[in-house]
Amino acid sequence: MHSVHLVVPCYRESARIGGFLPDLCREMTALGGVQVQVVEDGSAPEEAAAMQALVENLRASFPCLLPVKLLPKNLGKGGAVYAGWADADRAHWLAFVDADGSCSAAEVARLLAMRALGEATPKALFASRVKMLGRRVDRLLKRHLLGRVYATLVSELLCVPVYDSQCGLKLVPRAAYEKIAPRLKVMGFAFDVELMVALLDSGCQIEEVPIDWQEMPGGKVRLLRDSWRMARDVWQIRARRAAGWP
Ligand SMILES: Nc1nc2c(ncn2[C@@H]2O[C@H](COP(=O)(O)OP(=O)(O)OP(=O)(O)O)[C@@H](O)[C@H]2O)c(=O)[nH]1
Ligand SMILES: [Mg+2]
Repeated sequence: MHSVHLVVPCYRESARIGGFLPDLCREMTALGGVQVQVVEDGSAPEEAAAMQALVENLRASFPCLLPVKLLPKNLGKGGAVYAGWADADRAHWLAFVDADGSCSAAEVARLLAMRALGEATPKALFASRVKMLGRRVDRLLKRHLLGRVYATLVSELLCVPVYDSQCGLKLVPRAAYEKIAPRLKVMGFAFDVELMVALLDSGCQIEEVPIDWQEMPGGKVRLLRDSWRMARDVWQIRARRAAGWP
């Protein structure tokens, strides 16, 4: 049985994931107990076919890599992560990591290795892009600044003192996720804000883990359009939470 089900949500990623996925599979094989699943989120047919070929090719060398999950239409990053987590079999932990390798495979392994074994109420671990001594975080200034504004909005509106709710590497105890899954409605880029608040409200503790991060070219988050949607989602999460999470 695999202990961790790690999803890589992908929208038009066959060009960027080629460098990262082999490294990830190598690290996860060395770590042990992890199954890796690429979820293809309704990209065009040629893109989906390219991704499928890439994964099938790697599966010959890495038994930890599951077949690609192809979604018939684009659900958004959160939708893809949750669709993958629904296939977790009996894994005790659910995780996701961005496809572009901004967070290296070695950093993924470092965070997954921190999961508490055998604790009665295990914590969720959220990677966090904190610039601090001993860590390396390379991000474009405009993304860093927008990230700080967003984190402040999340902290103030939702009363959660989080530094970085949007980092693309998270690990959640499966039992904690299953308790809150029915209330999760956000499927876009703000899904991890809702996930975070719902976990905290249900009594699951979350630890932010500073990681190394390297900005990669070809990012798909469109700063103005997506930031506006993400801010609107935070507002709606706040309203639903105040109403007792209908
Ligand atoms: N499922 C799904 N995933 C998406 C979508 N858009 C982006 N992603 C995935 O979300 C992850 C993060 O997207 P990126 O394009 O790396 O985002 P970015 O613009 O680089 O932003 P940062 O990485 O946070 O700096 C990647 O794994 C993408 O494939 C989408 O519409 N659906
Ligand atoms: Mg990125």
